[in-house]
Amino acid sequence: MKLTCGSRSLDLSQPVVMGVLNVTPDSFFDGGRYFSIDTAVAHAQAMVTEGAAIIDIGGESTRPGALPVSVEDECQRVVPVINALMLVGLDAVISIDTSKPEVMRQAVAAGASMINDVCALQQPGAMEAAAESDAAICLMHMQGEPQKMQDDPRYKNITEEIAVFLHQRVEACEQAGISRDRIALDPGFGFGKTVEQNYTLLRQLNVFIEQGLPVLVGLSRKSMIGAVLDVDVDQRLHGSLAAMTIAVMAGASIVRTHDVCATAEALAVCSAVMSA
Ligand code: 7PM
Repeated sequence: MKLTCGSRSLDLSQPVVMGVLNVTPDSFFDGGRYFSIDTAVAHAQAMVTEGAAIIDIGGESTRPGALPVSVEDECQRVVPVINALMLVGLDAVISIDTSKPEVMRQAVAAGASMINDVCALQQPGAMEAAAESDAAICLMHMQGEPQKMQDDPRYKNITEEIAVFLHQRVEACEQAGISRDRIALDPGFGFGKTVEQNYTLLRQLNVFIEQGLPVLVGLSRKSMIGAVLDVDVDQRLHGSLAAMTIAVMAGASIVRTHDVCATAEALAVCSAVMSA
């Protein structure tokens, strides 16, 4: 399996790690001073050294209850960091975590070759912006909007509903001129799902794998791990690795994580088992 990311072809014959680079003011990032750009570049380089094949840059917090960010603010956060990563010749695919068409355009122009959209290109103009680029697209499922999505998520059959949704988004992409070799699917763990619903999805991940496209999972430090272990976000690594291992054994190709070194080691063991 391969994913076309601009001029690159990302080899997914073995699972790969996507490292999270937050450039929101609530992280270490203070909004575009040299100090924080340097810090962001150093963090990205460290993640690549630890084994990340993709660096996912996000300038808008998607956490439940988070407030929206303006296009200008989001671009001012992410574009200088992408420019700096290109300048140092980062040996990884740069992914832009956004739902806004203008941020997609500017990020791709700066060097991003993957668009990670938690809204699956449903915002007005997003499909067109993605189609005009040659970037890979991650289509993620979310029920509701970040502000209210965890209030009372309901499904008749969660796995089937999400599989149908993702299938429809793939068809919309193909109609817009985005070929299948550029598309990855993500069930969106934690985005409008209860703990139990998240575990159902993980258990039934094979349903998404069977769609024949690369599957990306974001399980790192999520509340579904915290709920089982009753621990805070900074104590969820081991539980997250267990969940990611299960996802990869079911066929997931891309694992989004805050903890690249530990995740890359766990995936190396998964790969060894799967190729035995
Ligand atoms: C608070 C709650 C802060 C949740 C951050 C988050 C995913 C993603 C995120 C995912 C894809 C996090 C999330 N999660 N993109 N962006 N898939 N494709 O844990 O699961 O980082 S934000």
